[in-house]
Amino acid sequence: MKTVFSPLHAGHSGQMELMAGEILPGFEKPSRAEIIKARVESEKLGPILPPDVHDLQAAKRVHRADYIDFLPTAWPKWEAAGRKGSAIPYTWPTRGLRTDVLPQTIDAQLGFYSFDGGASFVKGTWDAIKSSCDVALTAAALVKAGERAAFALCRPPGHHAGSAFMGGYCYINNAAVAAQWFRDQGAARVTILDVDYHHGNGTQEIFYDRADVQVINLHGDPMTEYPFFLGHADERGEGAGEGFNHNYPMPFGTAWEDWGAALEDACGKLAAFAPDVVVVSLGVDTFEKDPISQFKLTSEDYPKIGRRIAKLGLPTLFVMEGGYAVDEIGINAVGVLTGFEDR
Ligand code: Q9C
Ligand code: ZN
Repeated sequence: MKTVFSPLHAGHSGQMELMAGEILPGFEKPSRAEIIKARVESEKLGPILPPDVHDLQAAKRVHRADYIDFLPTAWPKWEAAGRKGSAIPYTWPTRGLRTDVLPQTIDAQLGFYSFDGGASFVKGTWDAIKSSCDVALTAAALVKAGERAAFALCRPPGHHAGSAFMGGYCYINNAAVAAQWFRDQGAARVTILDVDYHHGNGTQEIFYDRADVQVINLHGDPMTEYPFFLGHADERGEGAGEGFNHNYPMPFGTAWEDWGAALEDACGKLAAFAPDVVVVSLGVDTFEKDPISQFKLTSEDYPKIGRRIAKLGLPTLFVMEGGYAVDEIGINAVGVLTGFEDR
């Protein structure tokens, strides 16, 4: 399997994050992608290719144009305001506040275009965001050209980013952009199968009223887990999209027996939809040692995920999402891919 990777991800580093009342160094850090890349090499998964540079038009097919146009301006505006550190929002337009006018100051704009403080900017953040999207599109093109599967080693991740908001370490929803690109290239139906520990709220929001892109999520129950405000089992899509969104919220402590059963059920729904291509939002923060997550999958379980997905017999694009146990992130992420290849 070919991997697409960009070194530009590394410029997105040193950002801080607010968690449980403390300001901590970001869990979403450059070593994540570097360790996965090293494992791709040591496991001889296949060649590692650089991304082609794509037009932002592809991202604007699933994101609002004003949101995409804001992203490259965030850091320059922050610097122009004489700020140091990382550009991070602290005020959000929730119920009772106005979203029909965009205030001029950078603090307001960061809040306007986000749902939490988990997506901050440093100098290299925009180039990393853009390269991550290019990685997904380049890997998608490999699948379109006939590869059985490809691995988009994206960083930053994407599945929390919605049509006009960032959050949860995510800016451009790489998997959603790739899924829409497949549609625009002639695929009739696409499934996004999101196995990241966290609910892919952005992906769900983007495709919620659509019948052409099926979205399936396996994740920590939002009653107790981030992102809290989306991801319940009764969210089944709306309008034409009714019945094309499937959520599998699971409790803290979920291990392979129950998680694997949910995957089995999800694969039944996926096969019934009969998509032309599958986009896997591949998070490995379901791992028992993940520092911010509460599932109990082991390193032996990841190849089983890949094997089950391979059994669908469909062209498959793997898009890297979360996973914060960096010591094992390569073993686990690449374990899914070698499992897919049944080796
Ligand atoms: N106490 C992804 O995996 N912070 N994003 C949670 C936990 C946000 C995760 C704090 C986690 C976002 C792509
Ligand atoms: Zn996650």
